[in-house]
Amino acid sequence: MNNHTNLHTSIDNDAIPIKIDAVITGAGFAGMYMLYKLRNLGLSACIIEAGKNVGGTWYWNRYPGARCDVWSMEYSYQFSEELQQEWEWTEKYATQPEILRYANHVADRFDLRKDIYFGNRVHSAIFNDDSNNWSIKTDSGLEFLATFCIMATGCLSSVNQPHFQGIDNFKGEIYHTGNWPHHSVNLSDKRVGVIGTGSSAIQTIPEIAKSVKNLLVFQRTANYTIPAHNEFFTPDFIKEIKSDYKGLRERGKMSRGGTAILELNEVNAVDVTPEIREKEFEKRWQAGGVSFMGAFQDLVVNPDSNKTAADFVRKKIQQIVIDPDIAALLSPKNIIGCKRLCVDTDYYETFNRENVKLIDVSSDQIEMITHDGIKVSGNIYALDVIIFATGFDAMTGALLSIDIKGKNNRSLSEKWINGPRTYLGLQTEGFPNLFTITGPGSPSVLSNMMVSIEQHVEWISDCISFMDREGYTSIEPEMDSEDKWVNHVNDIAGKSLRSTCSSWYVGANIDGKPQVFMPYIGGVPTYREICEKIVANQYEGFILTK
Ligand code: N01
Repeated sequence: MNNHTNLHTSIDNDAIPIKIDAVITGAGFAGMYMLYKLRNLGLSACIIEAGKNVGGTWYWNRYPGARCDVWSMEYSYQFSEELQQEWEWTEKYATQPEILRYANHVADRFDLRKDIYFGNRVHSAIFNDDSNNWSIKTDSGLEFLATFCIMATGCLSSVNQPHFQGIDNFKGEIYHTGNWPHHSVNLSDKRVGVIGTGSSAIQTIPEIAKSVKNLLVFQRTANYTIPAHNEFFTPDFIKEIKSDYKGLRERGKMSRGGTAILELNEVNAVDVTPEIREKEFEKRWQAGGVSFMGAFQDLVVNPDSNKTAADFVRKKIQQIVIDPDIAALLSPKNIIGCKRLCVDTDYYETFNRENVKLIDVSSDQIEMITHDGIKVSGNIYALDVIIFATGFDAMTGALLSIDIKGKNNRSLSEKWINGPRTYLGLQTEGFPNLFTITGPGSPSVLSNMMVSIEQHVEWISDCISFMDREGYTSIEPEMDSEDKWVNHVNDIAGKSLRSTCSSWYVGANIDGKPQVFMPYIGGVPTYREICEKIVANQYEGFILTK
């Protein structure tokens, strides 16, 4: 495989800088599979990972109650039939520890660790115009010279830590769900405050409420959540899935969200009677999880249809929560599915507990953090522990925290000053041989991430293999194709209600971030088809150089 071009470099670990074909940043599911694929092509490649172990988001988000809300038998790799046959998922929605065990199993099974530099954070990636390669440096002083620079940095990995005045004076403990400590955290009999009511908070609140003395939930925006109805798998069920795992995966790839269980009912909510609507919503509520939004095909495009689903959930909240004032506060007012729909176990029920209190910070926002606790409208809520469940600088945060400079020393942050610009979410013009796995402009966070990760990794490795065969040394998008893709991504997002609220999808949760709907909303099968067509047309829209 090494005879064709000058793409290949044999790695010399003692040299400084280390010369290598490809440097991958991040040892989550994207980075691990990328390393596996590049190795199989015969390339020298390594991963640089800030954490001390593999797992990416599942390494950092180890808060109590953390689990995935995509069905475990689909939130896993499908590239190896042996792997999927040998691994045994125990629950419908796997817990964080189980997913992390799986990530470790994959790393060991494919002997990936020997090429991972753990505990090293990439701080810069600079393209050398003269030598057509990337100089990649870490905060610990490692330096690499690589032909390919591949970012597997994750979409939700750079935490959003609001800078409340007085935070340094707080006498108790402070944690962030997205960067939870690796040592055990004892919350029992403590007074705990949780800031935020997104997916992370909605998972952790019911769990920690069981052991803490008091739990105060500081809610700025009420969120919609659907019960998970999680369950353990029976041996017979696992056997049945494994007898046609391939079939399940194929159906997943053919579905908009990359998951076979998310069945879309191709009927409009406004075209059926209230009784039929109610029946369908109830069926979905009882089945549990995000497939609730598949109840009718027009829920995210027609505000009237959307309201029928929102009303249904609001009614459920009123039925579950005993105190009508708390039920009213917990009832979201915005479009359902505009912010990411949450999935829970006993979230609304938790507000019936005596030790749990909801603090509304929608109009009177958190003023400051004091020595003793959190101050809102002049009242100080005394606390021993504050948990920030305040989310992430999504999709661009991790990329822009690295000093990335492309041709002519132009920085990525300068190029993306008005929002991310990519072709297919895979590459950006002016940054040759730089790839972003599940980057902005691809389905990524709107899909089962495992499906989208595998599709991108395979696309990138096929591309590198093609370059190798044909003698190309460099690839980057044409400006025109990038412009057209950015416009297309914006146009179709504009047709969906999902682009209409202040969510992290549009960067609204981060002060000063340009507000652009970042993921590609056209669905997994359409996106895959576009990518395949571009390849069939000899990488149409890309500039390939020898
Ligand atoms: O973060 P979020 P998350 N004062 O951004 C509030 C994935 N995920 O970590 O809405 C007070 O959703 C903020 O309030 P508001 C999933 O894709 C998946 O929970 O901005 N409050 C909001 O309530 C998810 O969508 C899984 O008004 C402040 C909360 O903090 C994504 O990660 C599990 C505030 C942040 O919610 C992010 O979820 C967990 C302030 N200054 C996460 N600043 C599963 O697979 C922010 N907030 C199940």
